[in-house]
Amino acid sequence: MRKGTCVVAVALLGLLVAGCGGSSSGSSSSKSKNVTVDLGEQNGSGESGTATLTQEGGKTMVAIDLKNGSTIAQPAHIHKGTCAKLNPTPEYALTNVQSGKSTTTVSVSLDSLKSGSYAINVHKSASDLKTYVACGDIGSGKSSGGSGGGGYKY
Ligand SMILES: [Cu+2]
Repeated sequence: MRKGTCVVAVALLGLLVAGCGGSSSGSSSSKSKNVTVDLGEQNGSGESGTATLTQEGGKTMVAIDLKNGSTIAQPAHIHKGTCAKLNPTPEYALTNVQSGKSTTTVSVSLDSLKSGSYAINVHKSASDLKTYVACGDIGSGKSSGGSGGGGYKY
């Protein structure tokens, strides 16, 4: 009887140790919380800056900060594609940029934005949407945690 109890105790101890060891692999370093995208000037606008994308649960907060932004409201969007080859249909609408500033929370995860092909662009004005004043590729953004992508070229 006594011998049997002892075997069970050892077996339980073994399970406990195994359980502890297994949990340490849970935290992966590829989980980054925010990404900064450089917004480059387009069409001689003189407007350039950054967009900071911060993960908020399953959503993403996009904060645009442009130098020399116009006081006229400037529409901004997340488009599919890259600045070099942009799908003209906006994928996610952002708050109009005014005096270089805009903050919007979009209903898409940061990981989805990073893994897909997306770019953020700012238009000259509501009446001149065709003229882009600034653009940045989300995929090329510098993430705070993950490794940078290799396919960066101009
Ligand atoms: Cu747009």
